[in-house]
Amino acid sequence: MPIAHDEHELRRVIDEDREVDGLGEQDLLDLYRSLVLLRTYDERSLVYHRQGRIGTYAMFWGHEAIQAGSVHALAGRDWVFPSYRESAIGLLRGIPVSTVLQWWRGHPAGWWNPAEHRVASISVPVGSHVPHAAGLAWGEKLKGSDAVAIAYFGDGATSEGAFHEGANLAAVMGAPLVLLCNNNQWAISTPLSAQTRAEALVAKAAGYGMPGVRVDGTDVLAVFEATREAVERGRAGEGPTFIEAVTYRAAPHGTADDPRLYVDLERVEAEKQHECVGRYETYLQRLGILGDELAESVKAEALDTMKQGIAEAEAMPAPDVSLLFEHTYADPPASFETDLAELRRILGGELG
Ligand SMILES: Cc1ncc(C[n+]2csc(CCOP(=O)(O)OP(=O)(O)O)c2C)c(N)n1
Ligand SMILES: [Mg+2]
Repeated sequence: MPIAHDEHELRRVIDEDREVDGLGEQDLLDLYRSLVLLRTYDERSLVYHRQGRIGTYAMFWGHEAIQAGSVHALAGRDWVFPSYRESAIGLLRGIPVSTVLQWWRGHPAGWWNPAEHRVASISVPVGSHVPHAAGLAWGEKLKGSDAVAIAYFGDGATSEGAFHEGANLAAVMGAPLVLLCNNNQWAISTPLSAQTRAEALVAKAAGYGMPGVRVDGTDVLAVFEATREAVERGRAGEGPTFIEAVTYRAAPHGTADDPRLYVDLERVEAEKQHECVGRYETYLQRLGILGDELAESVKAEALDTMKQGIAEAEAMPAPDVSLLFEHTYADPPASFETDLAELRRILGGELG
């Protein structure tokens, strides 16, 4: 098994060929639909980037199980705090494809009201959303609600001050927070071995006095099960849980990265063989729940959703350039109107 690179045990479901309590056939298929939607979103986004239709894009190919497995363990009242690696996780909460694509196009329609779907803004600064999620989870507790929050971040984020502050605050205050670390073993070109001397990232949980669990991040059911337990702890007033989901980044960091300069290409190929959507598909086929016809129709539906999403995004008019300056000046300088007119003239020329 290529991902078990050290002695710490990984929780698994698929490889153990067991079933998860409480998941019926419909739940298992819903999980599959979510995985396929995320995979399709990711693969199409790379194409849209190459075609110049979206800007720089951070792929999450191979990380879909972490996202779908955990979201399916939440209730609608729970809060999701994504990093750029989970940019499309809101799709699983009903955020339209076009909205997320607009975020990557730098269009203002790509920003949503977090309260609407209980999905916070996508955090581009590494780890800065962890204290936000801790504070929000603590707030839910103070209000007497049983909602929890989940924050997604990478192995590199565990070296950021914000991660430590957020984790400690959540533990001290007993905030119902799930800290979900996607350990894909790279922070751009920095390998995990240069990131920490800890034997495993899950070891950090003990330092905050919270339980930690280490799961196979390519096993959607193992992620689901671990998140469900963490959510139950949070709702029961038992505070935060740290989950280390172990994967391997088998794609570039983003569209601006060329990992051939620093990765072992053979390892990448081996990891691709182990990817999470195919593993789950085989599991469902073994259970007799998923046939070829159904799999094809789920994929076709996801592709249609993407085609519609990009068409909707591209049909939206570009924002007026004055938006750049809104809320910038209390008293605009005397030259503002003529400068803006000049900018419009230049951009008009460029666009036209
Ligand atoms: C505070 C901060 N420092 C540096 C960066 C530049 N940066 C963007 S992604 C990244 C690597 C993060 O790695 P990791 O936390 O493992 O997440 P992954 O990209 O692997 O999902 C860095 C250093 C940033 N966005 N924010
Ligand atoms: Mg990483």
